Amino acid sequence: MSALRMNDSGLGAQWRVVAAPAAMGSAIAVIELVGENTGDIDVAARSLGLGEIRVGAYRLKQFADVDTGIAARWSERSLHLMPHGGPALMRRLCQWLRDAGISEANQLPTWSDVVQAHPEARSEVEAATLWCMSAAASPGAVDVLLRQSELWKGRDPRGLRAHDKRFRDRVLHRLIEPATVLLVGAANVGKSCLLNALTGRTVSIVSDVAGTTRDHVGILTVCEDVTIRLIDTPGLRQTQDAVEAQAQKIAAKLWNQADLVLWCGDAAHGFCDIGDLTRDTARVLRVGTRRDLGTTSEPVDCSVSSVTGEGVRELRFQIAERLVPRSVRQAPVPWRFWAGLIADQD
Ligand SMILES: Nc1nc2c(ncn2[C@@H]2O[C@H](COP(=O)(O)OP(=O)(O)O)[C@@H](O)[C@H]2O)c(=O)[nH]1
Ligand SMILES: [Mg+2]
Repeated sequence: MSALRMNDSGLGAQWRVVAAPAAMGSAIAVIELVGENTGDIDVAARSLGLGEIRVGAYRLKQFADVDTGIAARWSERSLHLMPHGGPALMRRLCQWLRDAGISEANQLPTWSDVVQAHPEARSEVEAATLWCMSAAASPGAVDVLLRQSELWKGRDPRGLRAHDKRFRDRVLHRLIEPATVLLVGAANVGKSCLLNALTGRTVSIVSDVAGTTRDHVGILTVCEDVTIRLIDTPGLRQTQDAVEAQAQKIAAKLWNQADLVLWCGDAAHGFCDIGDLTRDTARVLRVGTRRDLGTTSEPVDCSVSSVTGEGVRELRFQIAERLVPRSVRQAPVPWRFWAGLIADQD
């Protein structure tokens, strides 16, 4: 199947499970370590506590204090570990490899894999479309993907590989991989209730006591036809509580990574300070909350009540439009939709 790709750093050995017992009908699993350079395997074996295993040797070894199995050194750059392969044990061994600082191989399928998997496709792009369809999180991806064969006609999709990270590609990629949307605002403005109203489920702790939401809570939900990862954050206020302070630190980090921030404020509490983010208007939607209790005098993009449901539909629409605007979806421009799903090189 697909070739192993080295990680971005290009350093050290990488591992992958090449035979999982459930698939092989046997009780032994095979984990393969592949080194890019001479010595990579020796370094990896040492950090796993396996000691020296010379090329051509196979030894009975202890794996992570939980199993014994064969370690076989096939070549300078390849080592196989063969543990007993129950699912719990395999999970533990994967963690053992990660803990030793060895990275997991990025195993994207190649174009040849994808074309082979779809003999019915009339072009490479059509095969890739069928392949990526199942990986797309948003219902809205289907229409855009189905138009790609036509849009790529007469163009070589492989010729464009190097042109990554175009704005349009990044925006459309949100149809494949859900965008992160954060609820930010002072304590008690109704963020957790809004998360529940947007998702239609009770997933967040709601309380009158300020500071109840201590951890961020994430949930996948569909706005119009765009699937998003919605994350609730603790309200911002001065706190003596170490756990809450920690949660607030995590929240601040999340701000920088979010695709969209729902900046919530109501008549009673107003809009809290969000620093530099205020100026990042493309990434911030100002949401007036608890509108049944009175509307805030500050300007808002949308005003909602989680209790009566007013404005929630409009907010869903605005979230979808901000993340993946109709104008971008409908533009007759080919999209590199396979980025991150199919390997660039065969
Ligand atoms: N009347 C009304 N009350 C709300 C609304 N949203 C939240 N609340 C109430 O406001 C309080 C704080 O809500 P919560 O969602 O926990 O706020 P958070 O701290 O920002 O997460 C709770 O008592 C909720 O029941 C709303 O739209 N209308
Ligand atoms: Mg809350």
